[in-house]
Amino acid sequence: MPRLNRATLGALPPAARPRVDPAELRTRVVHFGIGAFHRAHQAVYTENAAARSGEPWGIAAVAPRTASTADALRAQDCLYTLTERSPGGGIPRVVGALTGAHVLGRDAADVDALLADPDVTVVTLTITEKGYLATGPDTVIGCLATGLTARMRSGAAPVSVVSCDNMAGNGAVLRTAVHDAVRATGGADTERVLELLDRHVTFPATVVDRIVPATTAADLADTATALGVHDALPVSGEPYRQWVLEDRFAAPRPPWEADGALVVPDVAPYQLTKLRLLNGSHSALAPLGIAAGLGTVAEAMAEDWGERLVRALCAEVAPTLPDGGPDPGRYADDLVARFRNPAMHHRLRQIASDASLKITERWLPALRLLRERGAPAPVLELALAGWVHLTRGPGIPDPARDALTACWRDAAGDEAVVRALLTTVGACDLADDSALVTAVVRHLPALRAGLVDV
Ligand code: CS2
Repeated sequence: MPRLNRATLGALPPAARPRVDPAELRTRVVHFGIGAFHRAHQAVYTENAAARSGEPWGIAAVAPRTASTADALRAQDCLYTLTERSPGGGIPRVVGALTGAHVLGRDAADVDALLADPDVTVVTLTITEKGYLATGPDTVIGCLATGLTARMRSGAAPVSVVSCDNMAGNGAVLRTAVHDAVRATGGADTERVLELLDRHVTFPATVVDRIVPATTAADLADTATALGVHDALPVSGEPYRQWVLEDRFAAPRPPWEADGALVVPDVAPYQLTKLRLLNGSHSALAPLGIAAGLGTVAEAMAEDWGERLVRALCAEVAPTLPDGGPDPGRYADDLVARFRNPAMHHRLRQIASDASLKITERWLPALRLLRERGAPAPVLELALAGWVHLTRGPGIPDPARDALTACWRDAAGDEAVVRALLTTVGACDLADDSALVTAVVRHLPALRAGLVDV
């Protein structure tokens, strides 16, 4: 079977071809993180914006660690297939927004040149929560600090650096990480570089949303059957997608609003709603569903407790949300429909990964607010119990994996383990909340029996 590349595009059905001619794009965006989410979200918005505006916005993607994805993309002229999957079936289309694929470290000279290029006016990132904690020279934050420093020293061409990760205040988090990394270099002109960064580089906050399961062998086979070409990197996503961006850009950007993106003065209401309701529900469904022996979000939603859990969590957390965001009740209705999509084989273990970082963003701020107000939080208590139960077993990737395992090895009894686990994720205040710890412990016996009682 022929490989997907520019030469085989002509043989595809017109509706499956890119919305733009990849040969006419110019590299004006650099993106760090070539995962499935970026390829099903920002790259699609950017291609559609380029098609609608006639502006040749192209993305050079940089893989933070492994070369496999970048090299596989290069082997097919940076083309790949996105299949939108709804209960009625899948619609494949080839996305042509990527103009290059590189690897941090191995392609350092190329990446440095891209960050210095005044034609590049936007940098976007999907490096997950843990990517902001790693700041050495061979990390994304380190590379950004070095590249932006060089850019400021050689003319200070303005650029917007846009976090597209699931964190509250992601723009400010990224700005702090980059500025701290620049300061840590300790160059003689550091203060001047920081001053230039403040004047010529902005870090807008954003909210990104689309359910994009990890690519499966079925995706590879379905794409080959549908298009008659071999695509080594197909991605699939739900039909729904949303991008909300803070209107704080230092330089030209793709007209993403032409493709339905929202550009607003304050993304916080949207950001906290998505983090606490969608991602909070996901992170609750994952450990509870795994305890019940389930594999996907749709399977958990098919249980009698699935929808109850999502709606109850949304109702419990809604009072912690700021004004100005979507209506929590309607948001919950939409979540139930999205999570029930049987065409989305969204694995619970994928969502359960990195939970020590995710719950810190998705549950704990709301839980603290509710406890400060003396408001009940039974769903978050159950969710925490699900997380506690899951940390006992192996096999879920987490940067705190070893420390979490040590809690079970070293603490005596469930109460002590719960307190140790909460302390491990930095929630010492909650570890000292005896009523909370007792409530969490109370759920553990049922979970050990594979029973979820919402
Ligand atoms: C999920 C997110 O894996 C996870 O943690 O909750 O990737 C979720 O699918 C996206 O944020 C949806 O926009």
